[in-house]
Amino acid sequence: MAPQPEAQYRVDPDGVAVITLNYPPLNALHPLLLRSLFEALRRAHADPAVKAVVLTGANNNFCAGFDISQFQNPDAGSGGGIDNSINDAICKYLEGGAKPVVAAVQGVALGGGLEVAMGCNARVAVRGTKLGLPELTLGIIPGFGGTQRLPRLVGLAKGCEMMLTSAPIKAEAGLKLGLVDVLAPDAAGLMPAARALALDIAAGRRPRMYSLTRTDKLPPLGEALALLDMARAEAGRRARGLAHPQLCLDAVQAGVERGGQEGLAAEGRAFAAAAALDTHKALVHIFFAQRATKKVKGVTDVPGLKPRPIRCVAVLGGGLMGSGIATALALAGVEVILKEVSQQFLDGGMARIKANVASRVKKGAMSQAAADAALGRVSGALDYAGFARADMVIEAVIEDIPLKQKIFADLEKACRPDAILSTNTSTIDIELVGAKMSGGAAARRRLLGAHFFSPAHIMPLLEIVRTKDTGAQELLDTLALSSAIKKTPVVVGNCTGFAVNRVFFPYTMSAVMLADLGLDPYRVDAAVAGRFGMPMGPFRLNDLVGSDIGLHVGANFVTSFPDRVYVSRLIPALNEAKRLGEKTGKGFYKFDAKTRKASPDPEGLAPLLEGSRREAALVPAGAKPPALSDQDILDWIFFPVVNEGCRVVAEGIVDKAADLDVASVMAMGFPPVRGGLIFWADLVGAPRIVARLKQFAAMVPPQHAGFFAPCDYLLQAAASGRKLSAGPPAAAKL
Ligand code: 3H9
Repeated sequence: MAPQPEAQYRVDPDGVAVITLNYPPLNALHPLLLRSLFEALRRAHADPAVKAVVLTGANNNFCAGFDISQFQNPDAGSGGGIDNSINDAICKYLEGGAKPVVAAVQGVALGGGLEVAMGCNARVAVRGTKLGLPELTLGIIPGFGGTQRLPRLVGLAKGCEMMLTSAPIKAEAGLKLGLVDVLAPDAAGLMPAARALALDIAAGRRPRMYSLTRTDKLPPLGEALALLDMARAEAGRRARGLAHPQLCLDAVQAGVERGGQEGLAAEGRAFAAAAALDTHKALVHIFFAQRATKKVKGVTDVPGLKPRPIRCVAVLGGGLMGSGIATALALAGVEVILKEVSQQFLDGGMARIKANVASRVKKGAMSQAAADAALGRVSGALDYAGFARADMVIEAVIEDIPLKQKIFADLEKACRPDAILSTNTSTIDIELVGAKMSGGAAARRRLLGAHFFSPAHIMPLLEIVRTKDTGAQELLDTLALSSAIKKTPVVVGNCTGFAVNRVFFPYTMSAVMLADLGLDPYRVDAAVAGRFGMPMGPFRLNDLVGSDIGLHVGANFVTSFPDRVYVSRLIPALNEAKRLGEKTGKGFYKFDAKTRKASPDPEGLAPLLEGSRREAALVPAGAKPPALSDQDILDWIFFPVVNEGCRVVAEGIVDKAADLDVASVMAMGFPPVRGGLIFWADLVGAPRIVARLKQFAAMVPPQHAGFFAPCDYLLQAAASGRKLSAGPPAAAKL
């Protein structure tokens, strides 16, 4: 039976009522838990045997905040149906009821969890407890008094910083800031310390504090307003014009100007305004979608199937990808055998791993001792002699099909029969990679794709590609490895480009088509990055990846999807001119030799653009390029991407449309505030996307119209009103 949310209540012989929030796993504040908390507090304050109250959490955690699933509950209404009258009543009981209330926190106290704790008269926390208000990452603002109490407890500047960055702090830092009153060294010391503090306050031995009315940590009004102005400017830069961070600061400002009580009312209004925005729906969608990628039908739900530990991984190839993968593994405690073809290449790979780890030490992300331990887990190899130790192999050599086929045939002999054999290819059909393996379909159950994104030790996504033969056990093991190395996995089907690169190819091609139509590439980049919110535009991305790689990878799509590719002279011309991007100091942009900062290079680019435009002849000679607005540019770039995304969903390459949303956010940099590719497409609406694609097709010579041809899935959604995110009806999967 599903666990029921409950605030458990008991009174101990010393007169302390202990209220325990219990709703596994993280005691999220479900409306029933809030109601139960209210009843328990009422009982405690009314009971003459109770001298003081300690509020704590079960399941080794205090509370992860309001139950986020309520935000998606259609019956709950906007803002998760939060009942402000209950919340106000709870806070009144916590802070100003007949008996003092002390919060005893461990694990996490986040969002509404920390807000409840701040409503208490004091807080005791176990070392290492995470305290924070991450509501902005969900597109809302703290709605349980956090905008008022946090600045009054830790100071206005720190309070704003904590809310705007959403970054939690540890209890130790909380003690220094005044958010925590007593630090318990461990979980066993928590309740005794909280109990003692509660009884001390009840007996008048320690003062009873009321955070809502405190003003000692707030600066004088003029200074406070100047500080809030700075915070607004910072929020504007950080959140690129999003409304909810400003709404959060509106609530803080109201409290600073008119007092905590008025501030609470302003907070309620600002919360409701933020909760009504699409940004909030998009970010909540991504929160759950990201967790749902770990649940794969036929793999994680198979009774009795347990992941086997992967302790040792052999990585083939010490280039940029291989060394990044080896770094990610070693940092997570996995033993790595790095194999290269020569000592020189091996030394290069090892040096890259060392540099990756050293940069983490430099940034303060790890100690030198931990770095040394990670490096100690990596050994080099020039042959397969040690491969019998490997539980898994990740091949990361160049994208050369015959070479990969030979490697997999060799691996079949060199590795144990239970070892997983994976390739990090970014586009090549996995079955093709394994085509020279001799063991047949049954043996190929251990063949899969483990596609990392560059830089592999930093990028958060792992695309796990299964063929029709890949075994559930092998997928489960790889999912577990992915969690161990702190990557979000997305299990996808086998095709050219899998999910991520498949939706990436129209992104670059449509941008190149715009350049051939006569548009300024820098304007295109500005619209895509500045206005839409991608980390960088398609031309800047080309320079990061390298025109040579772009050309090489693009060729696979030209072969696999000839009906819908746009082939131009532009990228080959850049290659011929050695304008490969960052690595040669010039591409679409030029790069400062010292700082590597990119700046436009219109003069250098002009002859290549002119040549490509002449050859493409998308507009008649002498005619002006079409007058496209920034919105037109965005539609031109992203609607073909959506169209390909729809094919990926319809073909069942992703298990569910939300997986593509996660992949697009985590590997492509699609703005999370838009909820991922397909979620965003639903907000735009299939009918508009279809209409625009048809319009664009009519603007180019007929031989290029196929690039914009809407796929059946998109057409059907436009005609029927069915959401693209709903996925195809099971029987309709292609
Ligand atoms: C809020 O509080 C608004 C208030 O200001 C207003 C109140 C009136 N609700 O992430 P994990 C689930 S807004 C529902 O895999 P980890 C999660 O889905 C809230 N469910 O573990 C997962 O379920 P499943 C502000 C939640 O160790 C399971 O718990 N709070 C919630 O990697 C395990 O989670 C936040 O934004 C929740 N609040 O990370 C905190 N939290 O197993 C959101 C977790 O079925 N939570 N679940 O997939 C987190 O950031 C992480 O979960 C946390 C643990 C860091 C706590």
